[in-house]
Amino acid sequence: MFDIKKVREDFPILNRKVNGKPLVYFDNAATSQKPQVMIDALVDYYSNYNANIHRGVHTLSQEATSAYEEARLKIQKHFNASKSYEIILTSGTTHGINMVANGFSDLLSKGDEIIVSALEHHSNIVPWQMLCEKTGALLKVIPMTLKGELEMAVFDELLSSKTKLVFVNHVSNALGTINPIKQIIDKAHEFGAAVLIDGAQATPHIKPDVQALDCEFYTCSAHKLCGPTGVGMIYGKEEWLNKLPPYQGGGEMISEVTFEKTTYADLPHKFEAGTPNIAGVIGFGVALDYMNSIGFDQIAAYEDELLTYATEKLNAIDKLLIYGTSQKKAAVISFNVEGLHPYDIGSIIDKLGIAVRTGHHCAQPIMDYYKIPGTVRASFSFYNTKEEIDLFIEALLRAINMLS
Ligand code: 7TS
Repeated sequence: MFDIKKVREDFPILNRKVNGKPLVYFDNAATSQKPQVMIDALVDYYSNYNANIHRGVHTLSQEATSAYEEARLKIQKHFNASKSYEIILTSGTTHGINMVANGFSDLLSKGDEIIVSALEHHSNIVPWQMLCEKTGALLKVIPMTLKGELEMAVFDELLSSKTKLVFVNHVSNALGTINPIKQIIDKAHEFGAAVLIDGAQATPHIKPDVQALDCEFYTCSAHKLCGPTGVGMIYGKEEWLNKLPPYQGGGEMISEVTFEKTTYADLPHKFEAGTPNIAGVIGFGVALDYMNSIGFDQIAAYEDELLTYATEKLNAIDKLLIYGTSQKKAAVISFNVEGLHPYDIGSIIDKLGIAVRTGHHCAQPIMDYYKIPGTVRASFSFYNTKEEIDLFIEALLRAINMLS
């Protein structure tokens, strides 16, 4: 196991106080904190070789281009894509999903079907509804159980030759459920459907192998795995990226432009119009290096310990109900205390230095299923500790006392 004390020293923000108390940051599912080495990479780019990429003969531009393309190679290696141009650099998960949804508007016809799951984030629901409105395709939903697991038997019934696309998150942001994506991908392929996996919540905990998964698309955001905001990636199988039209028109994505006709650049540039977040992409690569230096197996095992410890402590609290008790779970716990509003709990424990998220977590259909307005969500990362969980439980008990 890694040295937790040393790991915590890598994150400058963990030294700060909030409302006079040491920060306990349990809102990792919203965004992770950043190690110094990643922050240094951003400063180094802007201080020493800031230039635009892919378009300059001068030294700075060449240095920036190599650093940007090296980051793409690191991302390719991390996700085990077979070709570097199957990695499209984006502004984040939402961008990746919209890129595919936009592309499919040319590929779907009236009566075709798209399957999503009941566990999706809004960014994995709304683009498909927009796509269905445009194309006349129908949206079908894999229902969930009380434990927060997908009803796989119903998925079998929903699949047919009309299914063209299946979209599922790898890990649910609201409940932490780890979905059986390999099974979903294999079943969808039996009917010739393409599969996009939303890896926004999985990638901070799990190292996905896109070739072993055999999914058509896999997308994530750098900011949830120690990288900067406003950057992410979508992996797409080459044949599918070739089938999709460009998402945005502009510089970088063209081969030749005349007023009569424009031809598009090859992959990956066809999908990377305009000046990208150069520093962000470089930072993304450094963040992956950092997390890999700790090791994803170690990260998952340690976070699992935190999850078990916190779950036991929370279950011991009277009138507290945890939502999402699936067998396979990432380190996310959503809960409510009977008679108390999540917002009130979140506000009081913030005064004690504890950061959690409250609300519907951009997953209103899940809240509707449980007939609740929202939850308190504590989400853990590898730099959190059991001592922090003790502080959180202490603060929570104080909040419950004050509000009851
Ligand atoms: N998909 C899932 C499963 C997510 O959890 C999120 C963000 C997104 C997509 C969108 O990612 P973005 O980087 O493009 O914004 N989830 C959360 C959350 O749970 N709390 O804040 C953001």
